Amino acid sequence: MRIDLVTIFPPLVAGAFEQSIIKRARDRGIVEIHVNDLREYATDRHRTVDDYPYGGGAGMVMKPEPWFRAVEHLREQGHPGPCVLLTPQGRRLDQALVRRLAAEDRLIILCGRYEGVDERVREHLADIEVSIGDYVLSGGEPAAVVLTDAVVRLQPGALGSSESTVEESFSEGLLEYPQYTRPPEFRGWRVPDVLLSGDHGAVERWRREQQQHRTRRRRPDLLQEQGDVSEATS
Ligand code: 6GU
Repeated sequence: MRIDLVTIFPPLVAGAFEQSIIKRARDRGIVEIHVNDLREYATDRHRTVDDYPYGGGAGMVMKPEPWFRAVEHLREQGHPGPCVLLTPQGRRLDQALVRRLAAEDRLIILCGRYEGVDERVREHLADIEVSIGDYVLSGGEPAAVVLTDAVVRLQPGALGSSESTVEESFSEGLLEYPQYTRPPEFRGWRVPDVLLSGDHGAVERWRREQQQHRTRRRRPDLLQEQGDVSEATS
């Protein structure tokens, strides 16, 4: 898979792709990540990427021309893939959407700034608008890091076998069970006896119960969605 990001702050995202699982996936050739500077596609000497809003009002609006030039340039290099605009007005990211995007051969990810992007970019350039949650970021860059991480870890071979289990649990629509390591007692807080019992069946049952209990208490909406899915497929 190839992912191209377009941003006015390349260093803000580039560092995140040089560590840990994403770095390893890049080194293994599982994913190719390119961070593109929007200013390189500006059309004037001052490399202007924003301008005053028509109709007045506070803040600046990102001009359309650099975005179109950047995406058209990237598309000329082949492998068309969806163009994702990151904006708080987008569809909220969840694991189902991550899976869909992870199945593409190529993604182009545009990092908008919070004040706004010219509407023609949304309407005629972006294939999908995505938000990572109901809160305000100054720009799409942190969201691009989140999206890229979630997509890369689903690429075949990106995860070691020990890293892949968490995904499975979330994909089943449940939160993870509580995890413990040594020591068996820390400041008077003991590891649950069942985990020390050596009874694998009992451990399995306990973990399953914990997952369900936790999900019901903390994220009842996930159980709801699970119901929706099974209703939709039955
Ligand atoms: Cl994608 N952009 C901005 N600016 N804020 C956000 C967001 C994106 N997702 C959640 N908040």
